[in-house]
Amino acid sequence: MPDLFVIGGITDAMRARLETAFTIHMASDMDDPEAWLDANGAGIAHVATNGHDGVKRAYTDRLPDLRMISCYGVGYDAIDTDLCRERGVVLTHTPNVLNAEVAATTLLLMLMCYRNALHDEAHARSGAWERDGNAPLSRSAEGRKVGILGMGRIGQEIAHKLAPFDADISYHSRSKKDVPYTYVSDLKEMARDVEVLICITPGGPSTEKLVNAEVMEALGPEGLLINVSRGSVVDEAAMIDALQSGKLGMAGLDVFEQEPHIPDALKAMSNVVLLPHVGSATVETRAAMGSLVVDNLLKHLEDGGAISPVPECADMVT
Ligand code: NAP
Ligand code: 8YV
Repeated sequence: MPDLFVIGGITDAMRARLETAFTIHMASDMDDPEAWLDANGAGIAHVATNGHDGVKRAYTDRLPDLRMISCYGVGYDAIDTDLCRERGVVLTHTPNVLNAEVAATTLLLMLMCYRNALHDEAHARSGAWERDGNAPLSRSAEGRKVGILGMGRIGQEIAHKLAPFDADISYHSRSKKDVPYTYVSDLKEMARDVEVLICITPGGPSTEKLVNAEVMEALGPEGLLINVSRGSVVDEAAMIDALQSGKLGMAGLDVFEQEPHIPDALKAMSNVVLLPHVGSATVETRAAMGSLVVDNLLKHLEDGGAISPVPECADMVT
């Protein structure tokens, strides 16, 4: 059977299907994966990885016959697409199957922030309600002006899920989309006009620190920043300053610059809700993502094609 080099983990369901077609080699089981690849890398055409680990250059350099990288996750900023094209390696990812989950996580963060859910839960659980009386009033999430940075697959699903909350939605991206929301060509201008700014662009150099001190100041002392994209999209140090000084009101964060590290300053703030990058992390959605990772690998084995190549590699497969 052909070999599959796996970076990161795979679920039991993925393993069961993959084992029917591949001999699996887990980098995580190896003392020295690079030394293992030096001895065994030639001939390996398939790699499975995820959006966090990507595939480091030390691995691709040791895989001269690499033909496909199947990534568990829609974001692929950790993988060098130029190198993939140069080397004739098809990169696939897992779009769409996680849209609803990531959008639900976004709504969860927005509701937790406005409705002060962490404080209220602690108030109930700790006995403070019985001892000290009612919890202070929170703020309503209804009818808010929401700006979405990145109106792609997930951005559109977030807008859809915001409808029952009567949100007034605008968005910013590099190009105007065919959607019934107000397009704003300037991010700072949009931030100035909204109460909530939701980041859901890809990561990587083109979006690095797009949400900078000026954008956060424009969002303002009553503003809520939600980041479910990549930590790199928001200037984390500037965000901490803005939250500490009151220039920015609140933040709901699923992603961070140096995951899994979260700065202590953020952990100490009560106007911040923190999640450990769990936007898509439900059993159901991760099963769908895993299925698509395997489908792509099996398709490539069967006829050299791919089901969900990244746009940069779309012309390389049928
Ligand atoms: P998508 O369909 O490709 O949408 C991306 C959107 O971002 C598009 O509207 C694009 O429009 C916009 N965009 C790209 N570069 C931009 C820039 N420099 N400035 C402004 N807008 C820009 O991607 P998706 O499937 O919605 O996923 C988006 C991202 O969400 C992923 O890449 C990943 O990083 C993140 N994500 C996070 C989680 C989580 O667990 N927290 C889960 C899934 C995905 P234009 O090209 O017109 O600019
Ligand atoms: C996953 C994600 O946490 O799809 C993405 O881009 O960020 C998440 O769904 C991750 O990619 C799984 O490794």
